[in-house]
Amino acid sequence: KKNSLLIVGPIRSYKTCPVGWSSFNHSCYLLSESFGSWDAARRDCRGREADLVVIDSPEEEEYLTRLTKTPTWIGLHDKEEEGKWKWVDGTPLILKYWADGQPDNGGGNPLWGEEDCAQIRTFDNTLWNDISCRNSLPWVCEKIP
Ligand code: MBG
Ligand code: CA
Repeated sequence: KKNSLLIVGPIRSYKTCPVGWSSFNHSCYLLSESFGSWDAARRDCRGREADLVVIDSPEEEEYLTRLTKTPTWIGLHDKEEEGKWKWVDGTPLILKYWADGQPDNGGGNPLWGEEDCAQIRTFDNTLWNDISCRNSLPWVCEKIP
């Protein structure tokens, strides 16, 4: 049997972000110019070969709080099981930046209703809140180039 050597290339090539996207720590980010429901936001990101942002480091959280200027959708929800928060990539919620008293699923107040989607609330020290997925907010898409 002949000796052979298989050379495996880099798993991730260092491509640049598409025009209009900003680059941070090996990911590309796009802050939407329009507003929409959480589902519409996710659909938009997937149509761009991306998904809603998954926050998995303090640096990424800080970066996003600087990128966003108003309450903004992130890729976090508990649609499948109340209280079981999941990122859109399927990972469970470990690193958390909930605002005080959140998530509260609306606190039982019919004014808020069922709250299964997460937003960054930049007016409130950049922390997260759960709100109804039907709200209309801008969103952040993330992709690995
Ligand atoms: C609001 C939150 C809402 C719900 C409510 C409970 C003042 O913040 O946006 O999601 O948690 O508080 O009172
Ligand atoms: Ca809430």
